[in-house]
Amino acid sequence: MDIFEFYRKDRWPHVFCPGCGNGTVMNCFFRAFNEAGLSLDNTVFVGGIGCSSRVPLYINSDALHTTHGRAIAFATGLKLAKPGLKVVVFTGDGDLGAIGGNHFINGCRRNVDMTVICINNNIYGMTGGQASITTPHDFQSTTTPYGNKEYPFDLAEIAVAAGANYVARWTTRQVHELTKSMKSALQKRGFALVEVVSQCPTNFGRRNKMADPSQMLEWFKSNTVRRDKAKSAELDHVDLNLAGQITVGEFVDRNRECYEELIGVEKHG
Ligand SMILES: Cc1ncc(C[n+]2csc(CCOP(=O)(O)OP(=O)(O)O)c2C)c(N)n1
Repeated sequence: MDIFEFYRKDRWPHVFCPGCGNGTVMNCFFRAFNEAGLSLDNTVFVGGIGCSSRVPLYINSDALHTTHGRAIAFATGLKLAKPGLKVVVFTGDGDLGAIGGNHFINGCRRNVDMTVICINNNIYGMTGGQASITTPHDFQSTTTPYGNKEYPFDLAEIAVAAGANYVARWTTRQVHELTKSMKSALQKRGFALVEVVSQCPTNFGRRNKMADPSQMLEWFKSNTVRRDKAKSAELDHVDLNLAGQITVGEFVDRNRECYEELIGVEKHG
């Protein structure tokens, strides 16, 4: 496959910093999309606001660049108006889990048929590095100069609890597992979330002694725990997250009825 076929090259140069994980995420996504046999002609990409939410603008397909936190709401409207479309959302931890948190929870609860790729860089990247709802405890940001005293949200566990059909989380180090999960998410009917813990060397790493992107990847390596192993060892995986560990794996893969089936939107148009 020619990966460059997927890029909207007239939008280059892009806004991402050197060492940003967004390129890795896009590369994995394009491979998964190709393997799933999907067509860009029948797919619309939706983003909110943020570096991660900007990904749809660089894809050679139709895109909706929406308002901060509202990507899931726009994507829901799109899917209900045009049920035949494949709808893919690119979003960030701030966009999906903070300002957009309630849309996220209810999107999962309704189980709307869409694929959501959340690039979780543990920070508000685009606006210069304010703490987000996934900034780990005691880590530095512009708004937590003495260390973050709060504990983070676990986006993947929230999606499981709220009812999404497919949920997985990987880091940008685990490109094979990530690509495989993206393919599964794209083929799943209902709400499918792939959370990618990704490096933001500029606004997260630099303030946490990991200015070099490779240091961030090393950090992922030494702090990643497979969710199934955590479970079989009878460790509480949610507590692991609170302790600053990253649980990864496929969290859920089920077939609850999706929203379009529930309200009969396909039957009537
Ligand atoms: C209503 C509203 N509030 C705040 C902002 C400012 N803003 C733009 S991007 C952003 C944070 C984005 O963080 P995240 O979603 O994690 O994406 P990242 O840039 O880290 O990829 C904020 C707060 C905005 N554009 N609109």
